[in-house]
Amino acid sequence: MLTKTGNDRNQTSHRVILHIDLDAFFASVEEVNHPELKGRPIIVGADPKQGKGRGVVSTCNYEARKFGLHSAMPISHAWKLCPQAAYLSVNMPLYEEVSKRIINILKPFADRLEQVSIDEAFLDISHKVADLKEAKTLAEEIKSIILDRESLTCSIGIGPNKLVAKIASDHRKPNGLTIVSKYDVKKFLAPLNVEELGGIGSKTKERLNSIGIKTIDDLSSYDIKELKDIFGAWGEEFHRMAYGIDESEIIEEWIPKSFSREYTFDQDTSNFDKIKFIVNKLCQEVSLETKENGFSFRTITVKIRYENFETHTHSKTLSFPTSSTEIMKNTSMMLLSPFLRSDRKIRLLGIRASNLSEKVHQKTLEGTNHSYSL
Ligand code: TTP
Ligand code: MG
Repeated sequence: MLTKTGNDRNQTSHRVILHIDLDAFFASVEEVNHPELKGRPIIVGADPKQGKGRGVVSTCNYEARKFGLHSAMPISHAWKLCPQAAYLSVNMPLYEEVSKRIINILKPFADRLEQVSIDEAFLDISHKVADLKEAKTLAEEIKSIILDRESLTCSIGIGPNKLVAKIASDHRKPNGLTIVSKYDVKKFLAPLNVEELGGIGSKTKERLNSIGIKTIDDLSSYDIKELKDIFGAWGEEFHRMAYGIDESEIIEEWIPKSFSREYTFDQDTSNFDKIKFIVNKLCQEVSLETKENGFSFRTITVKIRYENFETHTHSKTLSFPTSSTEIMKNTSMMLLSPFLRSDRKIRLLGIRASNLSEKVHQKTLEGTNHSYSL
């Protein structure tokens, strides 16, 4: 989890913002690493175990998407739809390495760069280009360098702000380039479904749909007072978003709020040794990541999910900041022990370190929360 630092500046009148998102990122990196898989559907995620696997698809390449596969789909379902695919497990260190190299490629193209996730970034190119024609040339150059150096394709959107640039990058995937001038924003957004606007999740979408708002055009022409009555302050924000208004700045530096790891057991278990082994492994990984990024923690939270999906979290805040793995292990076991019973099987365990304090100079971070599922 990350939090912003720095103050938003006033919107400059001629902003040019570029959003880049790598195509099928984990799967594409695997394809580069395993050229023999080229052309085949590739799925990265949990082990399918011949259809009996219990985790999810992290991502899949566009070949696999033709079979209806997508991120977060249960791996057992993916197996039903596409048993002939190549199934690979998540190799996060590799993707993080590639991600860092790509960010380094991007940096010289921007006055400011905000990395949003492992495969996604905003670039403020306002002072790098004179007009959108130059912006197009710049985007094409970025695409060509990433393809040359990493053999990866990406999709790029360019617009007058982050909101429009992000929607534009998603507009033509994979390997897309969509440029929206500030004069065309309304026309570009109008026919799109409301859920394309960031921040409108499935529940909000349903509520909007139920009052007859399906497209962004429907939203922008809806009475703002009524929207405010239904959604409170969000109503106003939705209206602004529907007009493509977004003054948020590119934030270069982020401070993490927490580091965490989760683990889904292969089979639900109440075996103490297995549980302790996983707690130790998770603590090792979380404390290492905390340390590597120059932080110490004061709060440790454990999460436990039983086989019936009943979930508990329990925290302890220490009186001192530490980065000790041993302290994390001992505290986690102490927090978990009231929940460990021989008659209750566990499905998932999670460990989180929060209440962080900086030990060394702050670095930009990405991918701070990984879920494992074997
Ligand atoms: P995305 O950019 O959302 O997806 P993608 O790059 O695989 O595909 P697209 O071409 O649509 O951009 O996410 C980046 C990576 O994050 C993705 O490769 C794998 C990981 N991820 C998960 O592990 N679980 C998820 O549910 C999602 C959405 C992504
Ligand atoms: Mg992507």
